[in-house]
Amino acid sequence: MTIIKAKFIMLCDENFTILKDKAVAFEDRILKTGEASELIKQFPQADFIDAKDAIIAPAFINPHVHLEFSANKTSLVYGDFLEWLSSVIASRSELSKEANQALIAKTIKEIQRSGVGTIGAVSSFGSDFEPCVKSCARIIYFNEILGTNEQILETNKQNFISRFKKSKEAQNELFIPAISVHSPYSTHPKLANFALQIARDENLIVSTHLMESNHEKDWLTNGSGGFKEWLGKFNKSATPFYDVNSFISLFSGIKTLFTHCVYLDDFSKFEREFHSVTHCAFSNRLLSKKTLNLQNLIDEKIPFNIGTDGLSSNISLNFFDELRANLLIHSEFNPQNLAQILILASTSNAAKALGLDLGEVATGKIADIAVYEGFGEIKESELALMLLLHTKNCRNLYINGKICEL
Ligand code: MCF
Ligand code: FE
Repeated sequence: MTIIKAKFIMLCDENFTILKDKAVAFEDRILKTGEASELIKQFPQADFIDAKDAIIAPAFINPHVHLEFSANKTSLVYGDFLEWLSSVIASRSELSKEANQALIAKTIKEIQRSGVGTIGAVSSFGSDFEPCVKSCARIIYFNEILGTNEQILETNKQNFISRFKKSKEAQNELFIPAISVHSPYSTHPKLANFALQIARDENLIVSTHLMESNHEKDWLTNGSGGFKEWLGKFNKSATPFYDVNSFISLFSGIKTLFTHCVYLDDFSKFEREFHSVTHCAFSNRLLSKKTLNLQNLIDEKIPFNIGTDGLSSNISLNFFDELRANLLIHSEFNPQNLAQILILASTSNAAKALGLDLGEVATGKIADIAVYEGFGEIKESELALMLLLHTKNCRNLYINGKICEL
């Protein structure tokens, strides 16, 4: 059991409450917040840490990373989604070879150092399995399914099933198997429905990419544009498997994170209790020619969270770098307000999207907690923004109440 006292504790409740000069007591779950002296009296067996000027917050959740692409720096082409995709096809086997277990383990640590407790790892090949299982991070392991070729659907299914089974066998509190249906342009309905039936039967979280590029929009709305030519290389008579709404409907009643959605204008098919948008600002700048309209999501009450995507479309998996990119591009927001919105999106709101009982400093929640270097005296209303502007890494990270070696 641990008690930590700090200058500020960001609860990450709906009102963005900040406690000043208080403490939090926790074991695997949070026991209580309050005056340090009272908590010490109530829990005399606890280790007491006076973290002085520090800031305590729920650990961040980065729900969308492609760890297997962690070796990329300059191999992929940016600026147009289909040029990027062609470069991925050309380089993916080399890149995945270079992203060996040691590199992926190191990458996970780097992510954690930026205050991230839970990582949504989208796994294309399964080569990130060992480092994910071995890490002290909480991992949602999204086994990816994709494929458009009718002739090899069975092979794709078997490949997915063997990766999925392996992940089920390794399931524990910190390693949670899940499913990724790659995208509407890349995943045959027979594969999507097959995987989504498993998600329904086993109550799994699902992730998918949706409406990321102008090409995807043209393809899903008119069966035209860049994808017609691109997919025509493999199948001359290719037509879209879905329109946007029929694709979204596949995920009815399933907790699903729809990544990107930059070209989606109509969210009427979204089920607010199950569906959320994962926003990857840096990735969108490199691949999508457009960024997400966050204000529209807020107005429409569509839940959203913040992901980095992989190093396949980012320069850094440090979560603060991604949050700062968000601060810069969503310039229509007041910065203090936006900082709070982004922190809530990355803690309590992301936890809800993933069905995890954490993301808030509140009695009974799982104790995934980050401790950051503080600034001394500072107004509570400035704290969120200053944290995002000035922080690169956390001082300490607790997962399930245990400190992580970073
Ligand atoms: O999110 C970005 C861009 N959109 C789609 N896919 C990926 C991203 N980063 C990596 N990917 C992977 C994806 O998981 O690239 C492959 C898939 O395995 C593209 S489809 C052959
Ligand atoms: Fe992605």
